[in-house]
Amino acid sequence: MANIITRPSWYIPESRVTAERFFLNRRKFLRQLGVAGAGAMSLSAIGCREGTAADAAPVAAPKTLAAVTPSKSFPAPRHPDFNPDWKLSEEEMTATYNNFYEFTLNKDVHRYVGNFQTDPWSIEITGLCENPMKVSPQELVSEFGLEERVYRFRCVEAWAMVVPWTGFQFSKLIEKAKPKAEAKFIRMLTASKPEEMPGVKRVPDYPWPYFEGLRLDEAMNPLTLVATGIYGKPMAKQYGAPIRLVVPWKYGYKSIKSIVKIEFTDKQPKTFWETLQPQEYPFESNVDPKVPHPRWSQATHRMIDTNARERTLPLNGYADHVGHLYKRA
Ligand SMILES: Nc1nc2c(c(=O)[nH]1)N[C@H]1C(S)=C(S)[C@@H](COP(=O)(O)O)O[C@H]1N2
Ligand SMILES: [Mo]
Repeated sequence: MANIITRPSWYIPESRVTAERFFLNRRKFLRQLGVAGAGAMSLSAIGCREGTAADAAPVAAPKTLAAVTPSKSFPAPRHPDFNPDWKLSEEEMTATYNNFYEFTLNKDVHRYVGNFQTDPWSIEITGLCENPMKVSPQELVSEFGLEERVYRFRCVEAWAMVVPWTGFQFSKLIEKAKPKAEAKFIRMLTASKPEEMPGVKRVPDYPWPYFEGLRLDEAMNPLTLVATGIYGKPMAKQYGAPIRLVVPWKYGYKSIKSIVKIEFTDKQPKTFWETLQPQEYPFESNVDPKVPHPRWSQATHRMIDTNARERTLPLNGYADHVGHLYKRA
């Protein structure tokens, strides 16, 4: 518990916070805001109430996604099915408000990525598949090409953004790897480079390297994107360069950054956050406004650039695309 103060405030349940000074300071902070309980903090801290929130826009699924001719370079053509007239979040904001704990537990990740080497880079594809391989992001891009998609992105901490990712459908890579019939899940791993990632050394009791997982059918869904760029250019390191996942209907932590390994398995893999707090960050982690986080409501979110408050939609507005994955027989 030595480094508890270095953890984000949302990580440790209040009942388990034993660092007295931290606990008292947070209480005092909440009192100053006139907040009765910690559960209300995420809403009250920005001075907004759920009742005033506008609706986020749902995204209707076409029967099949339109074909788009990908490019090998930036900027890539925008996918017509993901070209909504939403206002994009300001790049200045999304590039300076990130979660990437390998560097820092705070949002100013961009200050700490200077020594992070993202080229050359190798990704190992392994486990229950016919075609295991080691490839570079450049090889994947030259094979699959790039397209741009405007997606909403919703963090479990109740902030959100709308950004144009550049990448390719994860399904293309999965098909190339040829999963065996027994493969039911995919486990993914982030690079572990303690010399280049100051957060790894600073919080040694986290189970590094960061790992995540999806069901194979979730990974194969056309919405699941492997991204190498954002805002029409290669992504800056704080977004998870050189290659990351984007799963827009799940809370942000499922969208693992700086991937070095993709493994096909027959068992549901554990994830980084599930290992730390299973009640708060379960494997599935679909965006759901009706299921509050144990310590705050998930009914609304705050857009990081405008501070506008919106009502969160089931599956983050992508129910038409992925709702069928969660229908009970
Ligand atoms: N390796 C790794 N991937 C990660 C994280 C992380 O700390 N390490 N944070 C996750 C969380 S909590 C969120 S909200 C998103 C943030 O993505 P962004 O910084 O591009 O907005 O990345 C996710 N992927
Ligand atoms: Mo997050």
